[in-house]
Amino acid sequence: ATPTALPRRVSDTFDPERWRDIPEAELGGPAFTDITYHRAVARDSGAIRDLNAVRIAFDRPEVRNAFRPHTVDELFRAFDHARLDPTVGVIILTGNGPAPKDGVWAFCSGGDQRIRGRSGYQYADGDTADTVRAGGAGRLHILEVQRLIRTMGKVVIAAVNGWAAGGGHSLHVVADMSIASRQHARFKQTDANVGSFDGGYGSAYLAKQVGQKRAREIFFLAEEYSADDAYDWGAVNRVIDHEDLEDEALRMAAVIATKSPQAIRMLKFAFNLTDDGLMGQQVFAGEATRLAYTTDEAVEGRDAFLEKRDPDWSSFHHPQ
Ligand code: S0N
Repeated sequence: ATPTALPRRVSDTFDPERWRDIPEAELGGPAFTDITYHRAVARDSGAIRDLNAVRIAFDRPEVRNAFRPHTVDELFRAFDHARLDPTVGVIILTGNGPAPKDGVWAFCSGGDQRIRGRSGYQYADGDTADTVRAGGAGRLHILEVQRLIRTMGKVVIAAVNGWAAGGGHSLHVVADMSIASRQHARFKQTDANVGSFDGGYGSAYLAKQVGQKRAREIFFLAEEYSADDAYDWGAVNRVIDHEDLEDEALRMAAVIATKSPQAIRMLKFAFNLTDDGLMGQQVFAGEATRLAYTTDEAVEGRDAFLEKRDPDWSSFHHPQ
């Protein structure tokens, strides 16, 4: 059942009228603790109707929305839930805020440095790098989330509402489109400050967006840059007044809802193809195969096998 009650206001820019909670039963697992996950809705005089977008938000503003391994597990579950829902076409990724302590906004500041492999740091909820679930701290499974964003046939919009640093910077890079808060978005690629390096999409794909010299500067100097800089360099699609950021993300989602889902999916995979090598070709070709399965010609091939006869291709021709 679709909950009609207004959700809790999870962020200062979150308009409860425009979202609904997603019931725990639908999530197929425990409630989220480190992220929030909502479905966009239209509420018309008491009636509620799902729209095509979901909102996934980091919910650890006290650490600039850094992700610990558990956060990454939740992020993957939410993205995969959105991937599997055929009525979802757009995923808006953002961060809740501002931080209660100092009022600073963050999109995401990357990996929680208190819980990196071999640190032994005692984490607030009892986790340490040695005790988090096997493999959690020792592997960078945020890269699995990056690949999921990349290979899902839906549009991921990063709504950068504050700091995008380290692995948070990389998540915005890998998103299909980014919009940035004019007043609060701040970008800083800190990986090299902390002995970390995203050698995949975070760096090489960034270079495709902003050029080699600029990408190297962003990583080698790790200096802060603004939303306007990011726009000038081609790293974000548009710069939006802070209070309108989520409205703009929803507006973009509404425009995408007017487009052919199959065309959007094929276009995304086409854009990815050359940068993703054979994996990109596999994803694109998988979609082509899925479409081909719907033709009479492919049905004839399948039926012939099942009926233990030779296929009859006589009514199918070689397109020019
Ligand atoms: C984002 C920055 C630039 C904001 O600066 P500002 O506004 O001056 O805030 P601070 O005073 O620095 O921070 C406020 C409070 O938030 C805590 N905090 C901020 N970021 C993190 C973080 N990433 N991890 C843990 N805590 C964080 C501060 O400590 C402070 O706390 P209090 O109030 O208690 O003092 C600035 O904060 C900044 O530079 N942050 C660090 C950015 C960074 O280097 N991120 C990591 C980069 N690398 C990656 O993301 C790779 C992935 C990764 O590390 C990883 C992930 C999962 C598993 C393993 C790994 C691994 O690498 O091993």
